[in-house]
Amino acid sequence: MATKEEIVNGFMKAIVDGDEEASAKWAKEAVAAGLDAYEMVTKHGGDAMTIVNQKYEKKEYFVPEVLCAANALNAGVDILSPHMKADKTSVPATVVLAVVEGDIHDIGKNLVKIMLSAAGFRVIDMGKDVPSAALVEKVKETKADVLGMSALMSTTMPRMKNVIDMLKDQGIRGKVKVIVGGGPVTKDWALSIGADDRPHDASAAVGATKGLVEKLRAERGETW
Ligand code: B1M
Repeated sequence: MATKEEIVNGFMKAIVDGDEEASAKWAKEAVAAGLDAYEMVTKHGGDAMTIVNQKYEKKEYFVPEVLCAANALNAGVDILSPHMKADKTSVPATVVLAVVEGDIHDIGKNLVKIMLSAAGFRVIDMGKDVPSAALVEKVKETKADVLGMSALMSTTMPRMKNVIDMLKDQGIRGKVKVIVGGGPVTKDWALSIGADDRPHDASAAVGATKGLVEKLRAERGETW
């Protein structure tokens, strides 16, 4: 049996090399060895993507190599995600989740979905590159308790404000809590555009969602 160090290094190398088969193999080894599935993806998978990003910035890698690395990380996520555990919520609620319009970076959003679903929330995943109006419509149609938006680019972040402004214009901002996240999204900026919270990762998104749903229920005068 491989050691933890060998598994982590093998998994990271597979991602950096864009090798889906090797990533899946090391993910299976991690499960067999009882390693923490969430840590494998968010810490070690995240560190591997940081190395990929450095190579992209140094022009050693171009978009195709980055895409292969993302696919390799996803191959590992497929194996590891059933083993990710989140504390079950006692406040079931509906969350509409999406990557904003113009942005196709969906790995982080997919992790948020996995963790919220594992915690017992009903997650309606609208995918990536989702037009603002479609998001607002889905919130109305499903009477969502929480709207979660992800953006990985400084150029697409402003869409989050767009959506929040549309919720205000349509008089429904008070009916839904909004969380936002993704690399360039800071807490200060999130609050400045009128979001309720900016969890820094997928696990933090679970705690933030629980807290906000409890707050929403209290505002509505509902008891649990
Ligand atoms: Co691109 N990309 N990319 N990319 N990419 C970045 C984001 C970039 C920072 C790289 C760089 O230049 N150094 C840069 C953006 C710069 C900017 O801000 N303006 C960039 C660029 C420029 C581009 C293109 C324009 C490149 C081009 O075509 N010339 C293009 C744009 C496409 C588009 O969206 N329209 C592009 C394309 C791609 C790929 C398709 C090749 C691929 C995405 C594949 C996919 O997602 N299916 C890709 C990738 C993989 C990256 C990097 C290398 C890695 C992103 C990632 O998956 N990280 C990225 C550099 C970087 O971030 N270091 C980069 C791992 C993931 C687990 O982390 O998504 O941050 P993350 O999610 C975390 C937290 O942020 C948080 O929790 C997650 C788990 O901990 N979180 C939330 C995320 N969403 C949340 C929501 C929440 C709560 C928490 O609540 C709702």
